[in-house]
Amino acid sequence: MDNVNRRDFIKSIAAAGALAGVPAQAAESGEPGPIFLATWKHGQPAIDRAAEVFGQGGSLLDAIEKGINVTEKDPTITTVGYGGLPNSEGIVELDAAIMDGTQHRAGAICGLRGVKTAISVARLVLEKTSHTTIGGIGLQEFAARMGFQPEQLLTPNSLEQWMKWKADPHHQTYWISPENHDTIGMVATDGKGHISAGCSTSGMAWKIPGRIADSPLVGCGLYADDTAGGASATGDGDLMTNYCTSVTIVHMMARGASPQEACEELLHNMVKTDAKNRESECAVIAMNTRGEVGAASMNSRMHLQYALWKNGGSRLLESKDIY
Ligand code: SD4
Repeated sequence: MDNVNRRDFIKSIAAAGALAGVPAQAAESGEPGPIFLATWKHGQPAIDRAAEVFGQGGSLLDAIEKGINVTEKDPTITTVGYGGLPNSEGIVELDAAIMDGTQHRAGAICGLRGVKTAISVARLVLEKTSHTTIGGIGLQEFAARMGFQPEQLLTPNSLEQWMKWKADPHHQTYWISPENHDTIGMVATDGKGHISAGCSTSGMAWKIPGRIADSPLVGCGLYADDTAGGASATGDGDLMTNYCTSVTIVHMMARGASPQEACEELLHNMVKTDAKNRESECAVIAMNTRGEVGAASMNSRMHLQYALWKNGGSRLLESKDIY
């Protein structure tokens, strides 16, 4: 790009950023500007909101929290927050985590009942306590103490689906299906080398009460570290927990892999360990501190559509299916 064109290009990026309420300085200084990356189609309204919050002066953690709240409050999304499909007893249990790559610190919650905005509770663990992960009865008490009033998380749709499942004498348990694996994971940078990540899920439908998988586990469902980048995972969390997916990807990036190479290598390594993982439902997203992104899915059954907000606007992209 010659100098004149480059100047025009930077100006147009700055203008797009200003329109979206994003500070223009980043684009003018040659930095990539803020970038937001999220899993699935429903990640798009979430990153749009995240970019808006950041553009209005919020922190990266504010942006991630408020962005993911959009998904959590949407009753039509049956895999996150309100309207998420319940456990085998018909109770919705939510997992969430948020990690600040600058402080290298996370807040996480497991099996939260009666609160739609699980990531907001996770953030309070990060900010109001010296703990990282809270679950069980203590978590319910913590949420109440933080001012969350108990709410019904079942919707008419999720209740009906659970009753159907329960009434079927041959019901399959603890399954993952394409309708059932849409955890929201988000990785964000301010364009100045800071990275944070968050994720929120109702987990696997009809799970055993108390089951905890990858999403609220630091290093599994998410990871963020300003020295390299961030990552998040979606899919069969029982399987992926055993591969510590997100921290593995970030460490590969720290050793020089691009986000795309790291995502692909992680999935290849899972298959090297056990060939039947080729059939598994796993997908990952990653971003490095330069704002380069990557996404990969194990196979076409788990094909991941993901959302990227960059240069003032968002779009949906298709992940690479590895097998
Ligand atoms: C879980 N990993 O609880 C979550 C589900 C998920 O995209 O990611 N769905 O196993």
